[in-house]
Amino acid sequence: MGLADITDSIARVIDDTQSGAKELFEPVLRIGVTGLSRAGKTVFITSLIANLLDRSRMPALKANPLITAAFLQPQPDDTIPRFAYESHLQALGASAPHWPESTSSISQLRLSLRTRTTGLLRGLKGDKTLHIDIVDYPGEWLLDLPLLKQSYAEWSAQALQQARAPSRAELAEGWLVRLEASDPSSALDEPEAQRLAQAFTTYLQAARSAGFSNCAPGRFLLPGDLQGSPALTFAPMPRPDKVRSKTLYGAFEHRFEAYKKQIVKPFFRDHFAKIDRQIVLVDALGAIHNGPEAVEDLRLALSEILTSFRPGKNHILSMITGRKVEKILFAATKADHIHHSQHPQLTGFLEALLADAKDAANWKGAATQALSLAALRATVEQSTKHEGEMLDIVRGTLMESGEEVALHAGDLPADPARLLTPAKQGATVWPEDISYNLPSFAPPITADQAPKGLAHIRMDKAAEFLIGDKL
Ligand SMILES: Nc1nc2c(ncn2[C@@H]2O[C@H](COP(=O)(O)OP(=O)(O)OP(=O)(O)O)[C@@H](O)[C@H]2O)c(=O)[nH]1
Ligand SMILES: [Mg+2]
Repeated sequence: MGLADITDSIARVIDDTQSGAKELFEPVLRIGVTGLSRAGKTVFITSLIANLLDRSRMPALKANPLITAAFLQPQPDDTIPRFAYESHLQALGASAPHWPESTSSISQLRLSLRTRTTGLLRGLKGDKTLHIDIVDYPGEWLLDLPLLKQSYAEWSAQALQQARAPSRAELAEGWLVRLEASDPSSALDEPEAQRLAQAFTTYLQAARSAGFSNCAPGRFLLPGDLQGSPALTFAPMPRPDKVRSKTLYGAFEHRFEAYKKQIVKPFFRDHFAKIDRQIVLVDALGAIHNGPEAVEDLRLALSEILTSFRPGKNHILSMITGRKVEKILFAATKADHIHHSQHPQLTGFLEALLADAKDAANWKGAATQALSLAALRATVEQSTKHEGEMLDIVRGTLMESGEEVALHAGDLPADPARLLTPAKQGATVWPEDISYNLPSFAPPITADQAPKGLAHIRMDKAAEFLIGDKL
C-alpha cells in the first residue's frame, strides 16, 4: 500500500465516523419508491418533492406547522444517478406541459426537512433535521427475486410453461418458433444466441404492452447500460439430457447464473437492503382497463413483490439484506381519472388485491396500508344530469387529440370480488355489466407559475404515512 492509499483510507475512516456521528443527530430515512413500468413513479416523486418544498397543498401532513425549512441536498451515494427533479418538474409545469419521459433505472434524491422541537427539550435541542433519501427503482427488479432460488433448468421450464399458456401463446409465438428451430445441444453460436435472446425479449415486451406484469427477468425490459451484454444474452431453453459447457444450453446456463450473481444480488444487497420505508405504486385502473388477465397477472406480480419485503421467509434474501422494511404503502395511482365518489371502490379493489397477494406470499411482514392517489391532478370533477339521473364525471384534456372531454369511465363495483373472481377463474373479458374505459389525460396547464406545489389527490396522506411519525 502506498502512502497516498494509506492517507486516503485514513481520510475515509475519519469521513465515515463523522458522517456516522452526524447521522446520530440528523437521522436519515430512506424511502423506496417502486412500481411496475408506467405505474407513475416519476410523477409521484416529482410531486412529493414539490409538495414537500412548498406545503400549501399538504393539510394532512400533521407536522406541517412545525416544519421551518425544506431543501434539496447533494445525495450521499455517488454511484447512483440523481433523480432529475428539476427537469421533470419543468416538463409538468410548462405552459405546454407534457408527462416526463420513461425512466429505466435507479435514481435518488435527498430532501431535508428542518422542524422545530416542541415540549420540554425545546430550549435544549433547537431545531432538528431529518434527511429523506428518496430512491426510485423499477418494480420489475423485485420480480427477479425468485430467480435467485431457481436453477436455469427450473426457470426455463417455468418460463416456457407461462409462454405457452393460452393468454400468452400468441404473444410468444415468434420466440417459440425460433426456439423450436434451435438445438440446445449444438455448439454455442453467438449470433444464434443473440437472435434467441432478442426474440425472447420481444415477447416480454409484447406481454408487457398487453398489460401483463410478470415479465421477468426485469433487466430484459429495462436494460439500461447493460444492453447487449452477455449477462442479458440468454433465454429459456428445454434441458437436454446431457449438459456440456460449450453448447448453447451450457452458455445460457452460465449467463443466467451471471445475471443472478452480478445484477440481481448486488441490487438487493446495495440498494434494496438499505430501504426503511417503501411505497409501491400500482396502476390498478390500468389493469382493470386492460381486462381480467391483466388483473390476475398484477395480483401474481404483487405477491412476488411482497415476498421481497419478507426476508425472514426467504432464506437467500435474509442472507443478503438481513433487515426489514418497517412500513409499506400501496397506492393506486392516477385516481384523478375517476370521480372521488368512486375512490373507495378503487381503494377497496387494491386492498382486496393485496389481501390475496398477502395470502399467496404467506405474509407476516411490515405494516401495510392501501390508498388511492393522484400525484398530479389532470382533471376537474363535475356532476351532470344524464337521462334524468345525476352522473359524477371528470373533465380533462385527452392526450391523443388534445380535445377537452367530460367523461364517466364506468362504475367500479362496490364488491372487489366481482373483478377478482372472474380474473382468478381465467376469464378473458369482464362480465357484461362491468365496462371500464380509461383514456390518457394530458397534464393540466397551470395558470400561475409561482411554486405552490402540484395539484394532487392524497399526496399529503401518503407523506403522512411515510414520514409523519419521524418529523
Ligand atoms: N392523470 C394522471 N396521469 C398520471 C399520473 N401519474 C402518472 N400518470 C400517467 O402515467 C404515465 C406514467 O407515469 P410515470 O410517472 O412516468 O411512470 P413511471 O412509473 O415512472 O414509468 P416508467 O419510468 O416508464 O417506469 C404518465 O406519462 C401519465 O400519462 C397522475 O397523477 N394523473
Ligand atoms: Mg419513471
